[in-house]
Amino acid sequence: MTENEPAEGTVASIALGSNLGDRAANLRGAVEALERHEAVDVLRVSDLLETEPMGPPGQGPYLNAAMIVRTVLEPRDLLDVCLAIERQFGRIRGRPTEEEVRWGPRTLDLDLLLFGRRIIDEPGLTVPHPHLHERRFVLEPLVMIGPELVHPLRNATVAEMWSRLMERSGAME
Ligand code: A4P
Ligand code: MG
Repeated sequence: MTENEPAEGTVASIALGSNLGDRAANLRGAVEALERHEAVDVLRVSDLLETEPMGPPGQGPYLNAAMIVRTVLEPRDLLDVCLAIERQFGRIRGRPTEEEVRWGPRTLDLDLLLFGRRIIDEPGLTVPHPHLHERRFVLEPLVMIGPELVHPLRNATVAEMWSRLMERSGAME
């Protein structure tokens, strides 16, 4: 935590993923860009984890991470900040290149996972992130830094969602 951390604001969590280019540099660059934002304080950042790609075959492994921030921004504005950072790292939204298909490879993907206990379901913004509880590559880094965070629709903590996911996939591990 920095000295400048505003006492007010909401604690939010963000998932980071990359499987193209210099993956670690992309993730670190995204963290640095959020650290530089005056309305966002980065509280915790997970390790960068190498994960098996989910989606079409033939794509390389991802590096995934999670971060916890405190922000005075509204959720929509925090999402816009994230989308601007994605664009800065070369992702062109809405005009997929042949390399970039749904669930396909990307230079940088930032997803807003939780925003305090807010529940949002509007065009272009769903919070909590609809796949948060079922994705290993999201929960594994998030549980490292925010096991106590609460999913307001599932009434479960991140630690609980993680252990349920591990129980369900236990036979495959
Ligand atoms: N949007 C709505 N809610 C949110 C939110 N909570 N956070 C909207 C972020 N964006 C949100 O996002 C499209 C639009 O979703 C945004 O413009 C925003 O307005 P997107 O990321 O381009 O698309 P998507 O629907 O999330 O599908 P995408 O990105 O193709 O798939 P996913 O679900 O993001 O998965 N395997 C591993 N191991 N690790 C990964 O990180 N990632 C993906 C992408 C596939 N396989 C992976 C990984
Ligand atoms: Mg996404």
